Amino acid sequence: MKNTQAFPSADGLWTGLRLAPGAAPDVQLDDANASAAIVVEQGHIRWVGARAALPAAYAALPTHDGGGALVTPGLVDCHTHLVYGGRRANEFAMRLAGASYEEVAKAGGGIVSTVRATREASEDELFESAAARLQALLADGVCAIEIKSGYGLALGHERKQLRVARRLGEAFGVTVKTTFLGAHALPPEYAGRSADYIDLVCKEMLPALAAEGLVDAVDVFCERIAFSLAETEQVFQAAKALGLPVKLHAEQLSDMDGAALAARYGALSCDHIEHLSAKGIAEMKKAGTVAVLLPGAYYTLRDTHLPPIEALREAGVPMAVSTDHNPGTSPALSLLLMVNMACTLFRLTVPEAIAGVTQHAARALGLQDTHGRIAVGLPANFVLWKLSEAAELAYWFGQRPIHAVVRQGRVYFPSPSGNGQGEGMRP
Ligand code: DI6
Ligand code: FE
Repeated sequence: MKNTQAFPSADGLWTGLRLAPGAAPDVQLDDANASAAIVVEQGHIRWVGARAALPAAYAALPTHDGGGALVTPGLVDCHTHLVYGGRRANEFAMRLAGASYEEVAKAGGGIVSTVRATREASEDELFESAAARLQALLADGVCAIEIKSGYGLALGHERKQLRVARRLGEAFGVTVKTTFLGAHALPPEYAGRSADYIDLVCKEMLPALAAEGLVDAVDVFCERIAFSLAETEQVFQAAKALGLPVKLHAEQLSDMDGAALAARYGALSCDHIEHLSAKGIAEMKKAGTVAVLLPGAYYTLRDTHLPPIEALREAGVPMAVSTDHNPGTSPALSLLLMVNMACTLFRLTVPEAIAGVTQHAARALGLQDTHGRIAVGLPANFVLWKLSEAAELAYWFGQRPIHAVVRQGRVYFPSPSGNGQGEGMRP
């Protein structure tokens, strides 16, 4: 266990800050470049605004000098498969030689090969490998993260993954939302018996794991190479019976009409959505479902079918951006790089991409009341960037221009050796 108590408290008065556009929606600054201040008390934001307007009562508090840093809310990575055994660089090579994702899966690679490695790994081994990856994401300013199961595909192994996800949250002082993705792939022992496996997911795995408090939401991989629309609905019904919110891996490789179904179940988000239809967009808009864009998977698969960004924008569907970190299709360990890719590959504007990893990502996890913005009463999660302007968040790639991260009311600085891996951060 890491001891987050060893990191200094963020309580006190933060000065020498410049608020990035949209970072603190309740604050009106006369001059967008005005020096700003944030007051943190007991790990929560007590006040935020222009330094010149700081109430006298806070002026004598111990001060943290931000040195003129640009400030954003803590980033939220709203779609990851962070806990798994092994790696799949071999498939990367196969794909480079011309094999498609579907061909790799049919040749016994793909998700099922990670299932094998995950089942073989102990809980502690899974914790250690995921912890190293988590630290890379945290070094990018991530303050909340979603972690899915889906590489166990049997009760005990799915439990192992979800328990590791919870432990990571405690050990690193980071908000973790767990998602049960038992319907990710058909485990080999159920080959040809998809209906039986979905029964197991709905009647045994999900109720047991939910009763143990391990499930915050339920997801399905609805795709030709995974589960059908009817099977997806069965899982959604099971989730609904337990009062759990749903989300969906929807229309990644083909239009399965999954997004419209998910929206009818009030889904928090529909993710991937390269092949999303006009009907899907309309249903998502009606339900307030977030569109989660995953440029890392698009890039890794050398996909060329763009998600319908302009139509989503026109419809006013909130767009989030995430790493989709997984060993097969998106071995990405930088949410900031995804911001860059969302702009370059998907043509998001910089403000859209930043909202995509803050307020809209928070909403995709049902965390809109506590994360994704800097506001009075919220837990103190914000990032101090060594940047002149917000556009630089999307412009640079391959570096982590962070001065400090305030996460759950504690202060973290990049370590001098700063490669973002290993410890990554020092007190
Ligand atoms: N879609 C994805 O992007 C990942 N899972 C999914 O349903 C890929 C998972 C993998 O290839 O291991
Ligand atoms: Fe995924």
